[in-house]
Amino acid sequence: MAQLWPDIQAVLPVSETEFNLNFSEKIDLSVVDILKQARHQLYDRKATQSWIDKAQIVLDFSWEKLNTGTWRDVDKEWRRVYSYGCLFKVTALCCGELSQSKIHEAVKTCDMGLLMGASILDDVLQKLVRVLQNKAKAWQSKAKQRAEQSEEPDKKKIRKECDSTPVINPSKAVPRIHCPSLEHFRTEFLDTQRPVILEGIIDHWPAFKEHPWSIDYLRTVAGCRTVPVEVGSRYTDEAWSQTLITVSEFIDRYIVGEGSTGKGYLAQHQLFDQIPELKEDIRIPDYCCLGEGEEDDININAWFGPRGTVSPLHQDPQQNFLAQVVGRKYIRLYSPQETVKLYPHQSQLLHNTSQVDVENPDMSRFPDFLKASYEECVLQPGEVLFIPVKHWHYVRSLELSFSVSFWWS
Ligand SMILES: O=C(O)CCC(=O)C(=O)O
Repeated sequence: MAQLWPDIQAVLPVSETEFNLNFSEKIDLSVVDILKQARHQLYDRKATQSWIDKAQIVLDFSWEKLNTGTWRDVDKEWRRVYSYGCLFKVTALCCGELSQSKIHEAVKTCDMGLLMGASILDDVLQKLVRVLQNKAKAWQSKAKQRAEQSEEPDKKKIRKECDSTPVINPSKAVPRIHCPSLEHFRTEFLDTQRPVILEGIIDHWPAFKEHPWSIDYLRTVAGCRTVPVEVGSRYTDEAWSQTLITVSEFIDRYIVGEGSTGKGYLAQHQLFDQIPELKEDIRIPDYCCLGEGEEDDININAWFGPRGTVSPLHQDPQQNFLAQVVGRKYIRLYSPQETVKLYPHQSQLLHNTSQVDVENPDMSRFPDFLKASYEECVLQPGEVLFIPVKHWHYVRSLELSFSVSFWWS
């Protein structure tokens, strides 16, 4: 494999003296000292193993700090230390003889830094991961060519079945409108807090045109990237958990093939920051300008999962545009006025989530649930559902699905 070092070097400070390592007094001097030794080794490039070991000591030490107490109380300085640990490990891995497993470990280390650390040296981890991904892609396409030449049949087939599609009662159907003006949307839906499906407003996204989103496309742009995924039928289940795996592993385990369980959800708010190529395929809907917040305050979330994935009935504190890119979703909406009939959980953590299983309610425990009025729809690719702030929503994927939601205020 060709040397990677010139590309790595290009995104680093040019010399050891220009590589600043400044921390507040919250960081133990012994840790700063190890970081400085690793920095020296980075520019010396001789003792690779000791350089990796130093990076690992920093990573293990700062990992403890990141996992003590609640996330919000973790000091940003420790997140910076963690990112430097990742940077030194990645550079040490990529110096000298390369192998596919080293590249994969380096990409994973960058991702851990992007997920758990804080931005350092002008987003150097983001730049490094791009360099590494290009290398990994070149490798993958060679492997693909080899597989095609040996005419290996692709055993993995996407399961095409569709979950039972509910028949929408016309009297409860969410209204639809084609490309309304900003003023019309504001007066008819935003001011009155009425849900509506907006048609024709995202057709121009590259996610439909230049780079149609598909399993293959996701594998190409993000296959080797490590991301957090939810495992389990729904987040209210006891057996539900979160784990970190690569996008390709997620696809193999939960989306395609015979052995896939269909009980995983790549539902997260960091995906588009972590993988900017995907963010370039979408656009913030113009209607968000009707909010009072800045564009930077809009939270963009990814929802990628197999058919049958369920988001239990819950409410969120912001206005939401839920944009459907791949597959269809059944969605049920209840206004905040119906809250008492929806039996929210008592606990602080789940007080925004209903205890009721919407499509299979236990009427002995939740007798008023059927009295709550609601609206419903099947959201199709290319459509955007406006979910007003605090509106309760229940979502079930009818087939493999990729949606993007924009939370705005
Ligand atoms: O699509 C889903 O599964 C859930 C979407 C959602 O809850 C949201 O956008 O707030």
